[in-house]
Amino acid sequence: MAVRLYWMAISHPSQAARKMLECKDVEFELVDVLPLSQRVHLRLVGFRGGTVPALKLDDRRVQGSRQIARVLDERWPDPPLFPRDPESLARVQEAERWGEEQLQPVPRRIARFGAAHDVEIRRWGARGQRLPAADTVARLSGPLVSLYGRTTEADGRRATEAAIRADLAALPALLAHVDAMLADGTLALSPPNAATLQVLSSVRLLDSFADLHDYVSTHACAQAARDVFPRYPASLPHFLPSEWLRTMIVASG
Ligand SMILES: N[C@@H](CCC(=O)N[C@@H](CS)C(=O)NCC(=O)O)C(=O)O
Repeated sequence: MAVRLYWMAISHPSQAARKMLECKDVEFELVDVLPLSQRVHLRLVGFRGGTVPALKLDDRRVQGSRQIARVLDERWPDPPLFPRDPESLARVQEAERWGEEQLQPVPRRIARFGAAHDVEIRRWGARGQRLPAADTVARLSGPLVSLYGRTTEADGRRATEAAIRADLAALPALLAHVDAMLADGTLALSPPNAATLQVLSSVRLLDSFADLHDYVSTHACAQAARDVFPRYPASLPHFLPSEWLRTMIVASG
């Protein structure tokens, strides 16, 4: 059986999908997709959409972290990514849906906003990928990055200043919700369920923004995210204006 995961290390749903495969103890091959190349790369290898994570399982092609969780559970039922009793299952599915639609877009949008507006973030990204001529790539890639920033996310927003300010104001409530789902056991940790991986991969990426770390790390979910994803290869330099960050602190009460 051939299992191949197309992923980007910085992509939080990609990290979630990788962890799902590891939890299943399945042998798989990782294929690195270069950031900003995914819309082309994935179509060249037969996927319909242009987003990572993307999974090839024999002849089957599956895209999207939630779809991947379902296909993996179907093929390798143990350990399950979804609980079997109906009440817990409904809670985990709802948490997973919330995680994908409401939380997952936030770090991606903030990162895209930073990359579109700050050459230092693009330089950081290009160096992280060990690209040749990283400085030139950083200078010239602004328009392509902006194109990705115009993507409408599942919550209906794009990477605009207004959306980023709204994300920062919403962050305290989002993280409080994650803490509550950890406390009531919806986000199980041993083993992690599909909602745990969906939600904590986003928390882990948020925690790796220099601008957000001090705030995110005060939440219980930040430590849980570090435990589940100990090696997250991102550490985004400061780029958010401090005045915007104050909105987040004020909203946290
Ligand atoms: N909700 C999808 C989102 C996938 C997604 O947007 N992935 C990003 C990287 S984190 C991507 O590849 N974006 C490319 C694009 O927007 O065209 C999932 O959970 O798999």
